Amino acid sequence: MKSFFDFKGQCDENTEFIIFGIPWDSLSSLENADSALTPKNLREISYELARTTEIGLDITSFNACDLGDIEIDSSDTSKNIKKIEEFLKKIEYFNKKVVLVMIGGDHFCTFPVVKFIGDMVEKKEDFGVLIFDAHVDFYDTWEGSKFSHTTVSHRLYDLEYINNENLFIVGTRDIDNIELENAKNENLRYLNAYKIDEIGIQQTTTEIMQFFKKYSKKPKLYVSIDIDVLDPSIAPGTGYAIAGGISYRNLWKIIRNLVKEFEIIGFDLVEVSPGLDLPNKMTQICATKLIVEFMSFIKS
Ligand SMILES: [Mn+2]
Repeated sequence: MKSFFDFKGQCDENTEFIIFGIPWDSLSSLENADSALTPKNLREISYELARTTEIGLDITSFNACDLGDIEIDSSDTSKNIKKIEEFLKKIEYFNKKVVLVMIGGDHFCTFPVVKFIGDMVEKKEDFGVLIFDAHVDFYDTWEGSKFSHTTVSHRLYDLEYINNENLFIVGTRDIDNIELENAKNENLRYLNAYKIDEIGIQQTTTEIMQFFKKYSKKPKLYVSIDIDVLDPSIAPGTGYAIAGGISYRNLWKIIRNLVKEFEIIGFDLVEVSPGLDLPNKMTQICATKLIVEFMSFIKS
């Protein structure tokens, strides 16, 4: 299998980014969401793209490695969670400077990764999770199960160190009644997409910074990007394409601004469905670019 941007398959002591895929989409609420194909597809697409980022960094000079995909057994959730945990535990050169980069998969893939990273952070008041998503994913159960991409924020909330002080969801615009009620009860914090439009990108960045910087000058931040945070006019290849999303450029700007203020300890890109993409693969190209641009901001 090709590696992301031809990065080497093994880490060493200089590694700054560890990329890996979780080809797991069976906890999606949609039948045709084939996001398990995305890690492989984005690697292939990365070969067709330019080797510099927008701000002019040479991607081939990045100290990154691509460890490939975690082997997933779609029928067994707890086994998969365990496999993901074991995979992450085994990473040999995992040091404090390394940034984990996960390519999903549906949004549930975020849960085991955040849990792994969060468990490792010594001072929990330094830790934060920022999610870009059209949804809050805040059902407590979905069709009788605790484990679904629609419950992922609730499962994160179940972790003792995640709460309304360190989990923030940005770009929301498709929240169901039950979720709204749950969100009120738990005082879940989120910023709707229309408000981003009203207050502008600078103020949005400021609000995110103020939210996470209450207890720490430079919080350790995990960022999860559900591709559906973007407007479907630029990212149609996803299960729930909801109008009114933010633009690629605005997301790019927000992330670029944020990176300077936080220590990014990991990020992910989830919910891209290749089978729902256009023939020119625009959503998958967009996702590939987002990942590598995000890496370039951390480097620069
Ligand atoms: Mn979503």
